[in-house]
Amino acid sequence: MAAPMRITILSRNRSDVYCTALKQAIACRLITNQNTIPKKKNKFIDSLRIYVRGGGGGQGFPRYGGIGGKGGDVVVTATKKLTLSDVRNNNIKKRFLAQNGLNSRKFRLLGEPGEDLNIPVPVGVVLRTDEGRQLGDLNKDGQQVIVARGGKGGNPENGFLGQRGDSKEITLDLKLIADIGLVGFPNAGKSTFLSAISRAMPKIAEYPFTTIRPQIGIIQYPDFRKISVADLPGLIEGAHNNYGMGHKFLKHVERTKMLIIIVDINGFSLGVKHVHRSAFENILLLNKELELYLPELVDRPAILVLNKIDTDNQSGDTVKQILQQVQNSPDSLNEVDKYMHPTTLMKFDGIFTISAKEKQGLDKVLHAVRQKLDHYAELKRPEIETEVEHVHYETLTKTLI
Ligand SMILES: Nc1nc2c(ncn2[C@@H]2O[C@H](COP(=O)(O)OP(=O)(O)O)[C@@H](O)[C@H]2O)c(=O)[nH]1
Ligand SMILES: [Mg+2]
Repeated sequence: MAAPMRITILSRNRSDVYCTALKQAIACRLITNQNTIPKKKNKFIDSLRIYVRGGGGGQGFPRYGGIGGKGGDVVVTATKKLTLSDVRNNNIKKRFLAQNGLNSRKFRLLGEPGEDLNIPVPVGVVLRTDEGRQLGDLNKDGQQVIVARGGKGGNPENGFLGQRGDSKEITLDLKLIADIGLVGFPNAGKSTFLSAISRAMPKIAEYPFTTIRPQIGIIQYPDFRKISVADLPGLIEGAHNNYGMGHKFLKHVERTKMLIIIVDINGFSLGVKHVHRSAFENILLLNKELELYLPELVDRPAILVLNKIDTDNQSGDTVKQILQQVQNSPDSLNEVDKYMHPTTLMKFDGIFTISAKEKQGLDKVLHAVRQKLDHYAELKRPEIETEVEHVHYETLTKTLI
């Protein structure tokens, strides 16, 4: 069925009106002939707001004490190989309604329950209500959460009146899961680095914001060990004040186990009108942006990568100076304006100098990344074991009582 047409009158001239109407009719036809929105089809999205409603409960049958069927629940299930765009394209209206329970009838006193509605979503989705209440954090394939319960069927307690199902708007917020998060200002060489170390093929260009969506690359080691790295684009000074893309992409950092902070040894400036920042200032500003976004990110294991060493002079003076400043901090903070000082300085597990473009120094970074990840995984293990023992002990005491 064709969608209702709205004709805008742009001009008083009759032939013009006719022309516009014709054009709109053609456009309308083209759109209604397709089931999906063509333009947005493959656009990457990492946030989607949907409406969910549990099914209503069926009516009871007071005369015979009949009970109405319970309404179906709306369930969200984490599913591999799915994107949020898929979720949207499968239900463009973004309304997810579970089935109602059936009424109690004379020959079927127990009304049948309504069917649950399952919404498959990508792994890594956090679900929130408009009031900010978290309903679930689905980071494993198959994990499920009920987001809207179906109403109870009519029964003696509710005067045999079926209850309405829960209904609400919820936001699905996708946070990528990668082992490593690549954090740096535009032009630092994140995309170049990612394509040099992994199989990803991100866009590389000479102007800021070349990457508008996070890219994930997989480093594959000779023994087939795989480590995933996410390039988190768009971070600029003042992102916490929503400059540039603000912290839009930083949420993807939350789930990474380790950070690689990458800076251009020549410093960076967003454009001619912006102040030029030295590499050391950039390191502090990145530290500060991370801290302002989420204070605990500053404690996350991190390594520092100084990129573009091929542009340094023969004796490597620029690199030497940056290394000195980093190693002598907090004393060296005196050289930098106070407003750039973070509250807590990040401690780097290693500092590396590379040229992503010339593929220099990459092996050392890759070796360190693996070693550090294993080291921190090893540190975490005893905690998990004691937790298990603790639970076991509690269950035991409960059984004994
Ligand atoms: N000379 C030099 N240029 C580099 C190096 N790494 C990246 N670039 C250049 O810096 C620019 C920005 O790189 P890109 O990877 O897109 O930066 P991103 O914005 O952080 O992703 C591009 O022109 C790259 O070719 C490097 O090691 N040496
Ligand atoms: Mg990039």
